[in-house]
Amino acid sequence: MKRLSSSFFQSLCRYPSNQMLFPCACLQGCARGQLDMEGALTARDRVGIQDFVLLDAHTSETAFLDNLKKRFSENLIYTYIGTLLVSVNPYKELDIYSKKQMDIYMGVNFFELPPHIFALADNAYHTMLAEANNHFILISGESGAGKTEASKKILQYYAVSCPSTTLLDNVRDRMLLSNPVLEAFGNSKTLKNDNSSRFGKYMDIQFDIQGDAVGGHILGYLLEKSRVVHQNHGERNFHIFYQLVKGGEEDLLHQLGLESNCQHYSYLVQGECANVASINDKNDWKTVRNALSVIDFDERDIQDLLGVIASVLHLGNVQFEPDSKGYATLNNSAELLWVSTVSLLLMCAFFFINIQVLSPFTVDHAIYARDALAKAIYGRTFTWLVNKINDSMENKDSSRKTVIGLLDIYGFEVFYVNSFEQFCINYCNEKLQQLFIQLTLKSEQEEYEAENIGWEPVQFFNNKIICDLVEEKHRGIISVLDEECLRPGEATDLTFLERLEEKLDSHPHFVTHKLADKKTRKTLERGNFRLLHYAGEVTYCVVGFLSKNNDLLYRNIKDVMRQSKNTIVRECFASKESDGRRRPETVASQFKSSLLGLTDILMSKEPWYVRCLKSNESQQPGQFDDVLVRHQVKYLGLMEHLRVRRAGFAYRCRYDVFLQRYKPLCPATWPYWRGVAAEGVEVLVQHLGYLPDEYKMGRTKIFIRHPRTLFATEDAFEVCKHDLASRIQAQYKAY
Ligand code: AD9
Ligand code: MG
Repeated sequence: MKRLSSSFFQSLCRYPSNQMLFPCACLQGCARGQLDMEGALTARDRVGIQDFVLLDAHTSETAFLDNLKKRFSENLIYTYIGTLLVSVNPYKELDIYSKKQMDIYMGVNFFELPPHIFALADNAYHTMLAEANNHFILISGESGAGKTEASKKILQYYAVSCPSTTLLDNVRDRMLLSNPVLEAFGNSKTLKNDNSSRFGKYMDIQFDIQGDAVGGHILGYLLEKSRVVHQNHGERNFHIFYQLVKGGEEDLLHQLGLESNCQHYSYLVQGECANVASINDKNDWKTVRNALSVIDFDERDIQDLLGVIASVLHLGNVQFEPDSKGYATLNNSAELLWVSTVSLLLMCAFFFINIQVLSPFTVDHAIYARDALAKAIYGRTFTWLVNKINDSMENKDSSRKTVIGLLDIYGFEVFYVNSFEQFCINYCNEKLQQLFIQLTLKSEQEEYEAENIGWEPVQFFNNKIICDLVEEKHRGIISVLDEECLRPGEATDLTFLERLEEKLDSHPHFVTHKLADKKTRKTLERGNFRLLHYAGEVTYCVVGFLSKNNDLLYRNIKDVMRQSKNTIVRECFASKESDGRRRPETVASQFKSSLLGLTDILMSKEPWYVRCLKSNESQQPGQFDDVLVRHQVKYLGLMEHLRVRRAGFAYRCRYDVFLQRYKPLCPATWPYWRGVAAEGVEVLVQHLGYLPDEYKMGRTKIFIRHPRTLFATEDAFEVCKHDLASRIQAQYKAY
């Protein structure tokens, strides 16, 4: 099979923002690819088509789905739309990720082999090297669609396939092993996914000039820490708690004062599903324990870290009872003693004892303070963990590096009851969808306009209106929420809802019981608001919005934590944030700023996309739910993306660059073209016999509709190249 490995050619063959758009090495080559890799040509009917761009010109949504389904039933879970990779979660192990498979994809051009996550990873990597610039891979899809798995496969590919030295092996091991550790602390079983990411993760993989993976850096986004103290039915707390309790060695548990029974801990039993068939907590514990040692955690760190986990569990068992005046009294000081012994939060124990004497709390108040403390300790420890992992992956060498960023963030989710956490997660998904639209559909069509290329615009739903609804200053939901948070004592979750109703009464994507028409009102309870997201409707219950957004900790608790003997706890509470002079930023505002920061990071890099689809709701192997998949195809804008790709031009290139490369193919342009580059290109393509429909001349670039045209040109160039050397030699002699 033909190899198109010239880096120049690779960089030439791409758009926009450096994406290759060839559906195949040539149209014939594509058929060959299909033949070679997937059996006889007639197998096309059986296995579908590997690039949607090659489906019939007027592909319907049904034909699109048929193709996906056909491939899915043959375990072909990947399909391209140009360079965008669509992945359908098979919910079963496929033998397509072995080292052998990696070798097959290494250094091979995009469309020469069947679609694969390795092909995308490899092409991003080689393009980065050829162009010496930064790239990112945006992996999106709803909860359970396969984003985290995809990001792990990509990381594995880089770790295994890049050049290696012993020194670098250390860095690579750490990068790989950061995954099980972060998943243990940041993932959990939800109703949507047994291993659901409850934090957002952006990881830069740094490469040196030779292409060695030499370092990494992770940015973590908003951990759903409310899960530490509360889980809905059918859901669990973060995996690490179950791993430690079930898998921890006897001595260790004894030292931490823990029972090896999850039922003993109130923070672990609310969801009533401590055991999950697809999860082996005991084995996972071993993996995590081993990983911690490899990632530079010394025994003291590990002891402190597990001390934090254990003390959170003990804290959860601290109970209060009302005394004769209705104030909280401790009813189980043994647990507090463990909190103090295990994580050396002696002062914490005193604090809880003191509150009874100094400023009596109601039982509800005391429980709130306890849970706030548990969430704060866990949340801050998670941040500490990310920092610690970053230290271990840091490359201190100051030589030039380029990066590939991997974005794996919590997917869009809708539960029976949705709260502040879903609001943040779904807002984040709106932002990513907006970024995708800006980088693909919008910019693509804007370029045609800017270049004066005749173009039938493709209509698509732009979700900017929903992003604005959430984040706009003064009027957006976050602003209104923050304003309410500034009125302690007066504002409640319900006044927040009333404010929203005042400000957003005619917004097409915002509905409440009061604002709804008669029919919708029946489906909406008072105390809820509904957002019409790009991915569907979600009804949010306002209860808890204010307190979760404020995320306040009693100041005294922070002071106490700073004196803890547990190094992690001390470090986590070390900042002077509680000096009371400046109000800390609210959770939603912080999240909004961090997402803006993320958008800036991504916008400065060249994009690659993986769109993950969930095949069924029940996480069953091999099941393809047509309705569910169709819905995702719709809201992810895959049809629009295909239409833009197909109706557009597969390739574009600045006139001067195009002319410089191909001028040897035409006597009139070789060795020099002394006129305007655009005219030279016109002469050149006329000479090559381009048909009028095959290309368009823009203001600054030539646009070529089909890849086959360029491949034919490139083939001619390959032939000519051999001849070129002798021609140049001859010319040199003549001078
Ligand atoms: V969430 O937004 O974090 O809740 P993800 O990350 O999109 O979600 P995840 O990658 O965790 O989903 O995939 C869910 C489950 O699907 C995994 O635990 C696997 O059991 C299964 N999965 C996903 N991708 C693959 C795959 N390529 N091959 C086999 C897969 N199984
Ligand atoms: Mg995930």
